[in-house]
Amino acid sequence: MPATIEHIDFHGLPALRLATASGARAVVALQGAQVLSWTPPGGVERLYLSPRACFDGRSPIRGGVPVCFPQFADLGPLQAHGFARTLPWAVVSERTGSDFALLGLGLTDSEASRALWPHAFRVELHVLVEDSRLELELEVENPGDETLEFTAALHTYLAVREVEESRIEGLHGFSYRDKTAANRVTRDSGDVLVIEAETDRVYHDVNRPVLLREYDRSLGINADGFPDVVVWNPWVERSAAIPDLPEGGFRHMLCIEAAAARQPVQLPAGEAWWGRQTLVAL
Ligand code: TA6
Repeated sequence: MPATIEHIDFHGLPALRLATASGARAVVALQGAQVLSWTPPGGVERLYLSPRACFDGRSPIRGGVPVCFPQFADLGPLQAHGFARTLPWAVVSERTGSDFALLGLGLTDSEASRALWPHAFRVELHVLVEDSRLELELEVENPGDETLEFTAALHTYLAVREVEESRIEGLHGFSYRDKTAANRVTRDSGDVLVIEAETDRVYHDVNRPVLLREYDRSLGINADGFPDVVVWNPWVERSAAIPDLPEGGFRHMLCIEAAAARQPVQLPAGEAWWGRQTLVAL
């Protein structure tokens, strides 16, 4: 059977299901161009989607890969993580080959976006599913006549069996801003990062892949174009204040995000910027 891209309804929202001959699958909602599910061949889900996620078509969806644009977190005057994650995106391309499915979704400025952020922009997210790989590429074009300034992220919620038993390798030696310690900047000196408390860090200029190890599986995580890596887990107290996460849900999720957060991107008129995150199930 060749690879396919099918238009489906997912919890009442318009979405697309990508499927390859080798058995990889992904579901992408038009709302926010948000990847909500990814199962490499073998059929084990590798993204966390909260069982309490809200699918009302307006609220941010807790889980999968929210696209944060044109603002990461609270680094500016807009709503947290910007407006792109709650707006409907349009399908701009669908391609399938012998064993890959590639979907392009786009969002351009509108009256609603300009009321919040008075700039012309065009954003596309390309989602590629191939073998054990999920590749997400965010491209931002500046069709206006002034430099565009933004921060952005692919806010990837990974599914983990037990967060405390997960090991993140590859961040040794990089500096990070620690949101749980009044934004103090610290250098990571551990061999591995183990999550045993609330963790909310922006690692700066990470120029090598990160490996998420669990006892019976691993995930390679690479970013191009996005200089920063965010690691987030809300842990017990903070997650109790997040209504769309179930009790204990924080144990089964770990966000490892590709971000342009520390330095806003300065995009001159007429130019384009892109950033990519690649996940490889091992
Ligand atoms: O990327 C980490 C972070 O900015 C955390 O500080 C936390 O707020 C999280 O994102 C989730 O944000 P959300 O707006 O989706 O609740």
